[in-house]
Amino acid sequence: MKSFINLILFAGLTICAAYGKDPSPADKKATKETVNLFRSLYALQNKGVMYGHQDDLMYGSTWWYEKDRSDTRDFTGDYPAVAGFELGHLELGNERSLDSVSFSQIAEQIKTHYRRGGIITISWHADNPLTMQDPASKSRRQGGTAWDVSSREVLASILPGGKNHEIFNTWLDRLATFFKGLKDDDGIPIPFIFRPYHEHSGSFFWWGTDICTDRQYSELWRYTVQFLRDNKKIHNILYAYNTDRVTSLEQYMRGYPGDDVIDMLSIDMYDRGEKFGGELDNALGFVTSEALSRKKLTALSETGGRRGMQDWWSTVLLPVLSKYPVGYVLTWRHAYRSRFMMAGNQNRPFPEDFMNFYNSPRTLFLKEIQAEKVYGKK
Ligand code: BMA
Repeated sequence: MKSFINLILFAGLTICAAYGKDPSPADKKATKETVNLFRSLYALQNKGVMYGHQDDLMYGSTWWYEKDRSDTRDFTGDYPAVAGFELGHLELGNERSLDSVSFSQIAEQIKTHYRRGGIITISWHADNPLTMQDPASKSRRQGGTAWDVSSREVLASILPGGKNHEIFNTWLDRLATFFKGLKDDDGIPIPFIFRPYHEHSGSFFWWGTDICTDRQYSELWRYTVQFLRDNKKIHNILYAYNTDRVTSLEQYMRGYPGDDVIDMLSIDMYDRGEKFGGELDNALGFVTSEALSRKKLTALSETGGRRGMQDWWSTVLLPVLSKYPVGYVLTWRHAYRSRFMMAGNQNRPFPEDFMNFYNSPRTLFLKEIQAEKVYGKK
């Protein structure tokens, strides 16, 4: 009998140990589909880099919301693997985002992309909860917006004990309501990557590095995750930590809120000149190795080509990405411009060289991801 009990105990421990070894979301209560997504993304990092595009399913520079349309698909015949969405102004209770996209349409497209087997990432350019209350801020450029960096008191004012704490809770509550509505036809919560308070290393958002302390930044993150995960019991989110360009791991990790709340180590870097390739190489080197040592996901979550360079995708971006296990690379939105505002021919959403990027065996678009069944669906 005793040896039988020992055997059972041993088997149990072995199963636990094996389970513990698998990379898993920080949220111990993450839904099955979210755990599947995390593990699929972790494994896919060794297979290739997924292409992502912000607002791809919502509009292009020459069109505004047409069913099933996508600039990426118009150009290559396939959708991006990762579809990016933006929630700025959801916190205000508005119907449309700061980019004039309706939130109900965003929810609809998230569901559609999920149904197709694609991956969803969400950013949040939240207004400045302190300065937006001052009517005078409206007369300043970017006054009251995410880009309003005129006060260093913002984080102190929204964290517990601050005078705007309740307002901020209302904002998070609106996010939570939206997130809870993201369900598939069977009522199963749709997993997604959430990347709030992005580009911390820069100082151009109210959560930027010179606008708050690293400790406050980390507290803001931890408070947000606790609110959504523990209070609101939302368990279908993978959380992405993010900075703008950095030159060292130490700089990258300033304000890092902890492995118990973060799932992905991501970085944003746009090409501003010839040094970009080397700088990106350096940054992706330490970001991806740190992520793997912590069993976290990775992404170049925003990038953009060098002005005037025709072969940027194949000669600058792809060679660097190919050196590291980068989960996805996302390029930003093709902002809609009404016809009277347009200069030149905007009908070609990508340069010809984008096809070299698309055709590379290293890059993954939606069709390749569909075959992976990242959510574990049959
Ligand atoms: C920025 C710009 C803005 C936009 C914001 C949120 O980088 O594209 O025009 O409002 O992202 O999508």
